[in-house]
Order: sequence, then C-alpha cells, then structure tokens
Amino acid sequence: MRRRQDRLLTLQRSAPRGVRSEPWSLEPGEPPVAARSGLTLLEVTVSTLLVGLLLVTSLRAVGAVLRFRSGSSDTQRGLLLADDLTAEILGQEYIEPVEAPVFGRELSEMLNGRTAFDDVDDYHLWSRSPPEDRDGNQLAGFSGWSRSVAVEWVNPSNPSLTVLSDQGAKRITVTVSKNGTVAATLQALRTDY
Ligand SMILES: [Ca+2]
Ligand SMILES: [Ca+2]
Repeated sequence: MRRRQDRLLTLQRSAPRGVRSEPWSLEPGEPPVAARSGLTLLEVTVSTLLVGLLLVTSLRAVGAVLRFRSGSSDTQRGLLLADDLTAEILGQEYIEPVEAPVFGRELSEMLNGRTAFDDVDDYHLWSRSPPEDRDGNQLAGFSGWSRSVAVEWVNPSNPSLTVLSDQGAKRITVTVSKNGTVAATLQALRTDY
C-alpha cells in the first residue's frame, strides 16, 4: 500500500504545469477517493428537462410561423377573389339602364342570373360557394370558399354613413370566406357622377 501511494505521489508531481490532475487524494495516509469523472444523475436529469423544454418551445414557434403563413396565404387569395368581383361590379351602371329601376335585381336579372346584371345594386345579397366566374363556371382550387356582396346607399360626403334613400352614392362590400371564416373584405364606392 505504501509503495502504491508513493507511486501516485510521483505521478501527481510529474504532471505538466497547467494540467489538472486530481483523480485521487494524494495526501499521504489518506485513502484514495474517486474523483468526479462525469455528470451526476441529477445533472443529467436537469439537462434532459431543459433540452426537452427548449425543443417544445422551438416546435411551438415553428407551428406559429406555419399558421401565420397559412393565414397570410388565405388572406392574399381572398383579396384576389374580392378584387376580381369588385372590379366586375364597378364596371356596371350606377342605376338600371333599361328596365324600371329597383334596388336589387330587376326582372330580367332574376330570370337570367348574373350574366344579365347591369347595375351595381343587382349584386346586392348575391353570393356563391364555391366562387364562380361571370358565366357560372366554378373557380378551380377554391373548394370551401365563398363570395358574398352587400350594396348600400351611403352619404356621398361621408361614405361610412348608410342612408335610406338614394343620394348619389352606393357602397359595395365584397366578403370572401374560407370554410366559414372571413378571409378578406373589400369595400368600394360607386357614385352617380
Ligand atoms: Ca339591373
Ligand atoms: Ca337593380
């Protein structure tokens, strides 16, 4: 035993400077003590928990980004659909040009549908799901989508105010939804001037 301790003392003293060498207690007369050669079970457990928490947090962040991108894409597609229909409505006459005008569809539009719409308020309360082009063909890739329109008389000086009679301005609101959730809303003003 004495010879082993002497050998360990020699090894410790011959270690290069700057190199920590403490695997054993080298005090003469003291029994060798095993040194810390790795992580304790508690440290491993805590480290594992921390890594797990970081991983969960990262996955949640990635999920949020993907949901945002999906929502943003739906908004852009919804705006395209809304813009397309709004442009079609704005291209119509302010008021029925042929028949006795009514707010809403006149007789010929009730009989012949959207292809006969010729004034702005013919589109009031019109909706389709899935969206269609003007000839009644469903737009490909928009299953679950819908478009609806509301037309209202408004005050020309303040289009946010709806009025009960025609004062020369109609506000058009096109709403586009996907699976019952509004993806985009577009408003436009058509005047009689
Ligand atoms: Ca009409
Ligand atoms: Ca009309």
